[in-house]
Amino acid sequence: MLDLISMGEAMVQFNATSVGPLRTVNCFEKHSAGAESNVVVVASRMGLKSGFITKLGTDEFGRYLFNTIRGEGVDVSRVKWDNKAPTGIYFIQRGYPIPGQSILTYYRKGSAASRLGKSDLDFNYIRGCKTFHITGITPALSETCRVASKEAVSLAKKGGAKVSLDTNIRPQLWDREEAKKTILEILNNVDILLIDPTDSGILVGEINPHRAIPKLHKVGPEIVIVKMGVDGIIASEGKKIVRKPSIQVPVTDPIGAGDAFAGGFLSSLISGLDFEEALDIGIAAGTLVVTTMGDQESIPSIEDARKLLKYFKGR
Ligand code: KDG
Repeated sequence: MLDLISMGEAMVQFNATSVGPLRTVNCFEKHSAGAESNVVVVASRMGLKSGFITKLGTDEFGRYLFNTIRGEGVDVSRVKWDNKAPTGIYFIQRGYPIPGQSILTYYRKGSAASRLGKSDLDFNYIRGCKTFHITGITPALSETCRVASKEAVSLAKKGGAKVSLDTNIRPQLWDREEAKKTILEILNNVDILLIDPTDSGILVGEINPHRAIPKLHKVGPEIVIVKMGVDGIIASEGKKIVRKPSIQVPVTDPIGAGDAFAGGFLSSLISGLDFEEALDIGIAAGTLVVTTMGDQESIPSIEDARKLLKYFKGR
């Protein structure tokens, strides 16, 4: 049985090697990325059995992503190929106009992953995992992806898996009302919700985490975690609410931190760690990811995450 399965779009990330507007950047580094693939890579690095569902173009970028994700030890037996559509790519502009922040430009419309549909799902595979993770990006890719996302979540739930959702509402992909309607429908079947204040404003009309959390529990999930970047996280198990600060490190590129947190937290829970320790491992994973370019390169093992936590506790 797989510990964690996710479904979504893996993309090649071209990360600017210099800070500034993309029109002035001459060189880019190539990385394997995409929110859901990042999460299954975290699980694999943390010693769990993970699997990834997607569709890749039969192009060089698709082959690169397949080899990289497989090389991380993720089960890619349910990855499909599409010879009629390209693999999605995107560019990262770093540090402009806000130092320490990054801006994403996608080239993913009509991509192979956006052609994923219900008929691509292997029901028995999805039904048989311990945790199924999805983000708000996958249902935003196309109508077929929306249907497939809802179906996958409901299959996983019926099979007895815990379902986790990171809202990740991307305004480039859909408008607020569509996002709200679709994600609220999916949330009926979700046990663990990861969200940020902007997305909670969209979903329940409340950006203040303390006021948003009870409203978010009401729409389904038993665990709600509000990610606030440098301001840390506020996490609720229902009765107990915990606040954890972030760990301050020099930021090279913040993209991928949320996925590293999600993957670290979920992997720790699946491995039997308690709620607070799982939150700490997630924070350590997210912290390390922002120190380098690329979403996956600095994802730690549980041991390395613990080393980071110990180092900062001792300071
Ligand atoms: O979460 C990191 C992602 O933003 C990145 O890898 C690309 O999946 C991606 C997206 O849709 O933004």
